[in-house]
Amino acid sequence: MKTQVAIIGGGPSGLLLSQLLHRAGVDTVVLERKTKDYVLGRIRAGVLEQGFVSLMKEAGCADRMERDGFPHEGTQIAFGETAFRVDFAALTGTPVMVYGQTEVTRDLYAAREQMDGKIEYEVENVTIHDADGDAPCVTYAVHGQERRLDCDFLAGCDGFHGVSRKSIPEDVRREYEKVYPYGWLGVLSETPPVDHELLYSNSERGFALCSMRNENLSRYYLQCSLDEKVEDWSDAAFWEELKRRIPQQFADKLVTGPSIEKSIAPLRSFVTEPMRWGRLFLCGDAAHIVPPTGAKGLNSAASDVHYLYHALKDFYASGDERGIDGYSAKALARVWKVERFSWWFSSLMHRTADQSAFDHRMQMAELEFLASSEAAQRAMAENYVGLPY
Ligand code: FAS
Ligand code: PHB
Repeated sequence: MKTQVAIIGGGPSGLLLSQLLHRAGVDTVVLERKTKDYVLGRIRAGVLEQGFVSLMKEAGCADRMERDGFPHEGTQIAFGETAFRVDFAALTGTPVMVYGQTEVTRDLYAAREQMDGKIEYEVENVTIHDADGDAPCVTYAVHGQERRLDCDFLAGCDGFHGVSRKSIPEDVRREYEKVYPYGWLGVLSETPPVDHELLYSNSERGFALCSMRNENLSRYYLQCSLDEKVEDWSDAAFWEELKRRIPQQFADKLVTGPSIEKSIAPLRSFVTEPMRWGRLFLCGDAAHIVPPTGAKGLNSAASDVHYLYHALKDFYASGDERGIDGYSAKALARVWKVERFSWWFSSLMHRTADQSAFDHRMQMAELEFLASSEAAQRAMAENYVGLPY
C-alpha cells in the first residue's frame, strides 16, 4: 500500500493531523495499535485552548464541541482557606473550552469515517524503515498478516510509549526529563460540579483539582504518592480527602456519588529533541509530556499538529520545504514555554515530603503574590488560555 503521509497513532494528534491533511487533499493512512473503543475509553484531558478549538473548526469537527462544550472565562485557585479567581476574559480576552478529550477523539473518529479516512486498527510490530532516506516505509501486522506501507513522510503520533521517538537514533536524540515525586488519583462521577469553574487547591494535605465534563459529570483529582494503588482508595475515602483539601465554602457544597472511573497517573516533564529526523516528524506525546496541572498535554499536541499540517500542506501544494525544514525548531520553541508553565504551576500547587520550611514559605509567598497582582495573574492567564501558535 502507498500513501503520502503515514501517521502512526490514532489518538487526538494522529486523527487531527489526518483530518486536516485529508481536507487539504493530502492522502494519509493512520495506524492504530488499539481498537477504536479502547482509545475512546481513555479518560484524559478536559480543558482546550482557543487554538485547539480553532483547529477543530478548521478540521470541520467542532460542531458538537460548540454545542456541548463549556467556555470558561476564569478559574479559581485556593491555598488553605483563601480562594481567588483568575479572570481569563478580563486579562487576555480569551476563554478556554471545557470539553473532554474523549469527546474530541469521538468527534475526530466520526469525521474520519465520514470522509472514508483510512485507519488500520489493532496493528502490531510497527517498524519504521528508511526514515532518513528518500523512500521511507512502515511494516506492521494486522491479525498476523504482514503489511507494508510506502510513504513520502511519517508522522509519529504514537504517544510516549510509541515506536516513533525510539526510531530516531540515540546519538541523534537529546532527551530532557523530570519525574515528579507524586501522581494524580483521578475520579469521574455523575455528580454536579462543585462550582461553575475549575478549582485548583494547594492544601497542607496536598493538591486537589475540581474539574468537570458537563453539568452532571465531574472530574476530580487528588495528589497521591507514587506507591499508592487505585484499590487503596474507596469512593468514601476519596470524597473525605477531597473535602479536606479544598476551602470549606466548596467542601460544604460538594455533591458526592459513586465513581464511574478511577485511575492514577504518574507525572513527568519530558522533551525529546529534535522533533524531526529525515522524513519522520514527531507530534504530541511522542515528543513531549507535561504534568497535567496546566492542562497543556493535549493542547501542545494541537500546536504541533498545526505546524506540521501547514508544513506538509505547503510542501504538497507548491514544493515549499521551509515549513518541514523549520518544523522541529518552531514546535520546540512553543513546547519549552509550555513545559515551563506546566512545571511552574505544578511546583506552585503541590506539596512534597522533601519541601523545606523555606520552600514552603516561597510557595505561599508566590501564591499570595498571584492572588494580589494583576500582572502575575495576566502572566498566568496568558499561559493557561494558550500561547500563540
Ligand atoms: P496519545 O497517547 O493520546 O495517542 C497515541 C496513540 O498511539 C494511542 O491511541 C496509542 O494506542 C497509539 N500507539 C502507541 N504505540 C503505537 C504503535 N506502536 N503503533 C500504533 N499505534 C500506537 N492532558 C491534559 O491536558 N489534561 C489531562 O488531565 C491529562 N490527563 C492525562 C492522563 C493520562 C493517564 C495520560 C497518559 C495523559 C494525560 N494527558 C492529559 C495528556 C494527554 O491528554 C495527551 O497529551 C494526549 O493524549 C496527547 O495525544 P497524542 O499525542 O495523540 O497521544
Ligand atoms: C481535567 O478536567 O481532566 C483537567 C482539567 C484541568 C487540568 C487537568 C485536568 O489542569
